[in-house]
Amino acid sequence: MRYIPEEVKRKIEDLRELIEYHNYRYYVLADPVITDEEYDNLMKQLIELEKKYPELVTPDSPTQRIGDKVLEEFRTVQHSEPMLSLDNTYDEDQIKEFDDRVKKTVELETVEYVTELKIDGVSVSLRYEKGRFLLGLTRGDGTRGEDITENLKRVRSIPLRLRKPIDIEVRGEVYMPVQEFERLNNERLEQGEPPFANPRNATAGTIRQLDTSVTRARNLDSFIYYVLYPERYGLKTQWDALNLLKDLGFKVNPHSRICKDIHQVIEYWNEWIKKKDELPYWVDGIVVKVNQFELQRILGTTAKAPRWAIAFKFPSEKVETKLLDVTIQVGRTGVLTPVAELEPVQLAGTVVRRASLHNFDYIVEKDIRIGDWVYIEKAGGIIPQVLYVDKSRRTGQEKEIEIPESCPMCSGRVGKLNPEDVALRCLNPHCPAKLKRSLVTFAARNALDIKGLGEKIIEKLVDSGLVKDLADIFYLTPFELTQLGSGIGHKTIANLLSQIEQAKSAPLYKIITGLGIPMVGEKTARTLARSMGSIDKIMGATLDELTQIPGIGSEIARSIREYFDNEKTKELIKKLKQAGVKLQEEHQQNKQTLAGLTFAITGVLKNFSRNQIEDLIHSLGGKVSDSVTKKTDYLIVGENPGSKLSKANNLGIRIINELEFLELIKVEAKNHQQQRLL
Ligand code: 1X8
Repeated sequence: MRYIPEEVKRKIEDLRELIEYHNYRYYVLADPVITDEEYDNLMKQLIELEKKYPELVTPDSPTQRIGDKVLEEFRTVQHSEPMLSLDNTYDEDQIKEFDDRVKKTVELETVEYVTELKIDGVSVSLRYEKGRFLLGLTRGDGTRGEDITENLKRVRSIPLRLRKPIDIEVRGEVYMPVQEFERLNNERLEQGEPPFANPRNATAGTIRQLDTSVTRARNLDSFIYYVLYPERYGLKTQWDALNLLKDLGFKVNPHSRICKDIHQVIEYWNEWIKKKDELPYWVDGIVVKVNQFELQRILGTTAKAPRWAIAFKFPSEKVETKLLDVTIQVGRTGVLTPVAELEPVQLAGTVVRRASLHNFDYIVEKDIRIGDWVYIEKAGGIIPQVLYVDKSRRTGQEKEIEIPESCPMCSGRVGKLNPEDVALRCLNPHCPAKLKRSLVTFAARNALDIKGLGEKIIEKLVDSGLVKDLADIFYLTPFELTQLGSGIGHKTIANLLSQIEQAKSAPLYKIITGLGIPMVGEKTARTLARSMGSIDKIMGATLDELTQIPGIGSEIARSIREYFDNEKTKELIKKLKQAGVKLQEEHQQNKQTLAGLTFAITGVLKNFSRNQIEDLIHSLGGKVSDSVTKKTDYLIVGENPGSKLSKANNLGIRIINELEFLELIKVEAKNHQQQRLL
């Protein structure tokens, strides 16, 4: 270990304490005492110091909440105590029966309960040692959970350090706030992905992502409500436990209450049936817990659930109404979504006129017809959806819903991108419904990277009729742009035009990415650009020639052919050429130092993103494969390597780290030079 001055160590520690404190103020108390800039500034200082002294980085440093990792799998870990679920009750009689059972077992006239809100999220268990966050697990099968520590570090209200240096294990709920849930679902609908049915599914889908940047971007939150082995901390009641959790710095739900008897429990339940929609998160009932731990101990648990606690669910809000018609919306990705036009009906405080029918498979599966009486429900309280048909009310006059054979916007062909896809899409890449979206794709960072061309301007350009296809942006004049009106100044216009000018000489793969050819993302675009070298070559390639390119299967090849066979595409390419857009690869200058060598990569690299290192290998003539096989020459290993490592070991494949890879490039380069000299 090299010498590091004490004051540096102290400075780093101080920054960590300070940042976690402000994190707590912001995310737990919702009462920040510094500005975002001040916070960012502290973080920047810490990042700088940790960059200089990487050996001082600890897993509980606040910087660990932001750096992203891609894990290969979640290991499973045994729970220290089984993670149980709760039995459910749905009405007053059932909750009174629960109370009777409890009173009988503990031989008391009345029992005191703590009532808490039941959060629609995912239960997690958190382990701390000496106050530091060590391990976070899902429920899993109740006995073993999945290690989702890295994702939980990206939930900002989960403390990385407690306010006392104790060993403790706690449990609680991780959830997605309503606002975030709506934002995410809107985004998914726009991208033609099925929306999450409720915040719990959305949360579960988020914390089980192997790429931690997904969790970081989704603003999950938490409430902690359970302490394991409470006697170790001198706790006598659940109420004490909630207070300890608060003192330790956890986010604890503020709406819990002590109820002297079951009547007060029922009062609490009725209060929250009325108030639940005012909360910024979704709750589906209350949890009723015997307050005294001594009584909990007497009651014990069954194999599946404690006998001292129960969920008391809120009544669900469904209503019946008549399905008048079905209309079709064409989304910006071309997804055709059937929408139920309903006889207006009151539901959970609003009048509902339209509801989602999800997709055409759903209509077939549920046998939904026009004229049917249907049940609707607000999914997660937000988007109403048609649940099922009341077939007992059918008269025989109902009409079947036709599955569209062409796009209602452009009459283009419709179909599924692949058989597993539920969404029916308009397959015409030039469908006007998609233009705004296509322009966003075209201008995106991984495509032409035209920074001034954001959604707002695109909106105006299309609505004003100035831009009717992708190529039109290269023909925009300063005068036309000034006509767009409010908010677009001369400087902005000059910037935008210079960005557009630069985009004309973007690398070929970026242009291909930007075209938005179905099934051709950035990776495939790189492959195409590398192997074909120009748009003209790709346009002229047969299906056979395309499928011969490694990484391009028959489906992708067909999609490419279909795209370029479209008359509109031919016009578009011509127009792009006339505008001076460079539609071919820059001449390859790199030495082919890695020709004939195949690499595989596992784990997280320090100096390269996956794309970067793959590009580098490709540009030097090497190949990258997604898995380790006998043909693999080298496995490049980063942090947290996955199963590829043991496979490579078994096959006796050479294993190198990043530095050795860099060394290898140099050595290979020299070999080549010598060979050429000989
Ligand atoms: C599940 C939940 C519990 C609580 C809140 N929300 C939940 N989803 C709570 O106790 N406050 S307890 C629980 C369980 O034990 N399965």
